[in-house]
Amino acid sequence: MKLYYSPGACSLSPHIVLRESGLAFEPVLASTKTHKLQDGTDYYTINPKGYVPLLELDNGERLSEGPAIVQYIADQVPAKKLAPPAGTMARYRLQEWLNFTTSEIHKSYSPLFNPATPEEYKTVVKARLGERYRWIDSQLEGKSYLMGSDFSVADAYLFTVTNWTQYVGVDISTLKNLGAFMKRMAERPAVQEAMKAEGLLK
Ligand SMILES: N[C@@H](CCC(=O)N[C@@H](CS)C(=O)NCC(=O)O)C(=O)O
Repeated sequence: MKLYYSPGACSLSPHIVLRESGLAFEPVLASTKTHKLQDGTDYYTINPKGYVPLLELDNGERLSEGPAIVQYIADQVPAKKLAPPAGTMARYRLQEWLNFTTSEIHKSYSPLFNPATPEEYKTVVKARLGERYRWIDSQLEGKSYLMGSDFSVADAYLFTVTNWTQYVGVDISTLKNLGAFMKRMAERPAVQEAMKAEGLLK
């Protein structure tokens, strides 16, 4: 398989999950700034949506959308328990977290990274993100991970997007459960490997 990624972008989530899975894959750098691969290939010819992540399967089929990609990877290695079995209530809970993260957290960051966004709107978005993170913090009370005591693919996604707080000035320093979660995640070997491979850690 090939994972098209850009350093530190939301593609870090499936990158972490691939390393957790132990599956063989090739990371392919697709810059979100230039939309070109390192050999000059126009990334739009690979993913017409232009964004990462994109997973290319061994049969050449391409899968986009982070929440779908991480569930696909988890389902290739059921013994690793990266996601609950399909059709169970626990799986819907996982999808509830993935959807919340993608629509309420991930996409709130886009205007904060956009230099054209008026400062007033950034303030509104940061306040909303703060509310969302306070709710997540309450949900993490007494839990190591979003789904309870065990890591799941939803944790890789939440970790990836919450790592952006430092770049856009969203203050989560008072949220103790979330802080402990971020630290716990940062200590996982697969997270460190993925971050090193993307040049985010020495
Ligand atoms: N709906 C997509 C969104 C992916 C996305 O926003 N990717 C960003 C990086 S975090 C990107 O590649 N932006 C560059 C672009 O849209 O051209 C998903 O959840 O996978």
